[in-house]
Amino acid sequence: MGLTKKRFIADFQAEALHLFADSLENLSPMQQYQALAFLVKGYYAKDWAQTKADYDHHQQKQVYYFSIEFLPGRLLASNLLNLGIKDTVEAGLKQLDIDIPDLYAQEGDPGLGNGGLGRLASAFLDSMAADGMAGNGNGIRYQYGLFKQRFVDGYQVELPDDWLRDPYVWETRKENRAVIVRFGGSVYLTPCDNGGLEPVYQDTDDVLAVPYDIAMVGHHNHMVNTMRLWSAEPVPGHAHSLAEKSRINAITQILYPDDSDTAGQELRLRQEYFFTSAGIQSIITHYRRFHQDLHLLPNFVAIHINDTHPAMAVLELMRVLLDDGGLSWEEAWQITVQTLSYTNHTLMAEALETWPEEMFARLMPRLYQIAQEVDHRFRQTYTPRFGGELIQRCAPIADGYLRMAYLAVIGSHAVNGVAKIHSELLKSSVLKDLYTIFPERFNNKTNGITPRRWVQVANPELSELIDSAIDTGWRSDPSLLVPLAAHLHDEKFLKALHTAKKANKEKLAAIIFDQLGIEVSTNAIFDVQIKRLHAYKRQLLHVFGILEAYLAIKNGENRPSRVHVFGAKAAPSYRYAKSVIRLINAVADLVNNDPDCKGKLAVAFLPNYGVSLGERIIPAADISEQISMAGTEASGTSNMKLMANGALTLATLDGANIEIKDAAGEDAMAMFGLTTPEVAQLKASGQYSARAIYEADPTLHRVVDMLTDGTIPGITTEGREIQDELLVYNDTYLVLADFRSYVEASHKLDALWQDPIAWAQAALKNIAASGQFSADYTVARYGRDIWDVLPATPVGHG
Ligand code: 26M
Repeated sequence: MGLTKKRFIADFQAEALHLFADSLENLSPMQQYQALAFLVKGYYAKDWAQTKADYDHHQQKQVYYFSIEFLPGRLLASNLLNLGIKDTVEAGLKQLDIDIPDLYAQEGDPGLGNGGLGRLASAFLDSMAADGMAGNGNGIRYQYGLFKQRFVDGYQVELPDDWLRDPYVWETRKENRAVIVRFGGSVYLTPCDNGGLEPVYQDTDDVLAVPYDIAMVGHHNHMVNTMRLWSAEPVPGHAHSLAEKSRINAITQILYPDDSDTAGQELRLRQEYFFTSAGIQSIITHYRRFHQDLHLLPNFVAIHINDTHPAMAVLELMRVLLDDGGLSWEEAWQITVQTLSYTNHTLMAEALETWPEEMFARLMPRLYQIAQEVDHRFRQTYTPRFGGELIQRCAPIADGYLRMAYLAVIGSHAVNGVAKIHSELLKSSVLKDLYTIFPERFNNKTNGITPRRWVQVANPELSELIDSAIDTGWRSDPSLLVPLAAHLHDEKFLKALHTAKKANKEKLAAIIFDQLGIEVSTNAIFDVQIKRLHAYKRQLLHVFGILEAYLAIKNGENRPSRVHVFGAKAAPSYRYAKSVIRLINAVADLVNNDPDCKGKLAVAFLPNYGVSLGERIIPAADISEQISMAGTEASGTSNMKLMANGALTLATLDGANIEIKDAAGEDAMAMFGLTTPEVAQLKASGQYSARAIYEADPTLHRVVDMLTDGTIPGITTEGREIQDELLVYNDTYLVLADFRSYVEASHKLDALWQDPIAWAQAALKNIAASGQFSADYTVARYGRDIWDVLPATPVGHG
């Protein structure tokens, strides 16, 4: 976009006048932000309309990414970057004497997701636009996003996230594209003209699904895709009681805050059907504007199911093809399977979604009929070859429940895990039986991140340093970071890398002081763990590492100084996770107030971790804690973001950590702990005794005792609960088993820190190898292997 600074300033002033009938300098920062955002929306409006027109004109195959969560982050800076006008605009803002960070900070951060799964969905939309693929998001416009987290006396307190209180500039309500979603009622089949049967719906509860579209601006390619989020409203003209209206509004009111447990709530099931049905209906309506023949649907449409939450897309697409399209079962099934694909994001058994038949049948009676037919035909078709036992284990309906992961695999032509090891484990554990039946459907797609947001936007210091060393081509093609490794022995560059990191640590230190009143030294190692709080992610192991260091310091030992930075939300009903939050805050109080620890050890638990806070923490990290029990973390993505910003990974051989190790080299990180087969073997042997390990390791003994002996103030009940999980319930996630090896790996990093050049070299190896984890390459592989669409914009070498 050829924008001059002068032109931008004139445009900005005109927009301010237009919106607020006032001149820029009289506006509040929020008003200035809104004027700028509206202006930027105007800058890409033509490209947005043209992209849609081009897609229609060329009948380019469309990808629809169905996800119950999206975490786009703030969009102003990333839109400016993608439009290629960020530098010009910032120069203009500077000339206008506007505080740029403060202006960016006015924007709300839509928290329409819980964590990794939602953020991945948004990264994929960003990358599809960058790759010039016709990618569309389909999701829910929650009125309230994930709760805002505060700490009161060290306890997590949840506050509502009323993110739509200030008007959200980037969305456009599309009333003309609304569709009706039908719940409940009853269905019966009646003979129709063509001799077949046709369903008649009676007494349904109808809900209007109104789409709000948000532009996904492509990077330097004039392409603008759409994320479509649906909002539930009463159907105009229907007579609704007040109670009915509020039941309808409830559908899109709140995001469920659990990220690893099935809530099993009826409202959650309504949410799933609501956005899935609205999405399928609008896809078919659009398709039918150009095509009569539904058989060709898979040539023009790919629908991706992000985890099982939209898995009933299998049934809803069948419904539309059968009931509205008049196709036979066999025709409809073939089209459905060819159109759909599915990603699994977790191996945790408790997270595999199931729904009681009774509830499902009551809310979606027609879908339930179709599900029964799918189940029936699946059993009929495959029992002769695979036997009744295997089929019973993996059929879509059994024991009174619909099993959504099995339904998704059976109704899709492709199913993938999100890191190499995870995809392998799917085949050998939770989806083993379906792998036996459909081996050709299974594939791996290792996750990715968007370095545009996590490096270019979040870390301009590092970005400019990279520009000074290698060609700027890495900004569109991160695989071109590899030549950075030529500077491994360039001391000047290594020192500059240290200086850039230091600048980011200064900024984070200011946030830590502002939020928590803690003064931290930026000479210390910034040791970061940022992710949802969950037992399997083992924040507790990190805490034990801190306590080990605390005891060493109290013992007069000299260690490189560390600041431990945590960011983590706990599901409000997850008792153990909340206890660990209380523990981290209590350990922070202990350590931060102990004069012996001053300048040596500090703990900063920043509240309300999310995309925006991540953009502040990640550039400042020296160590990336990726310490889940092997075999539990499907992939992880903070590991990739931190690596790209030059943090050294302290990790188990789990998820994508393994691929990070292969890319950066084992000497550029610190691996520890039991491997997945070792974990499996230890658990299967029945020989694991947490208590035996506790008795055998004096330091560990002391650390575990600290939970209950009063050393850590204020955690009587929480400390007891956590200790019981370890010693009474025998330590489900093998924290004690991995403790010694974790501490040793951590000491290895301490030793490396003593040699700043060696540390910088390891950081550089990470940065240079991080390009392969760009989501631009990940979605290109989805396009090639699963969706059958090719990037229109070259995506380089990843
Ligand atoms: C379930 C029931 C009720 C309410 C919410 C849920 C639910 C929500 C999100 C369950 C799981 C959810 O997400 C799981 C998730 O985020 N998985 C992570 O996905 C990332 C992207 O693939 C991986 O990197 C992480 O390893 C994986 O834990």
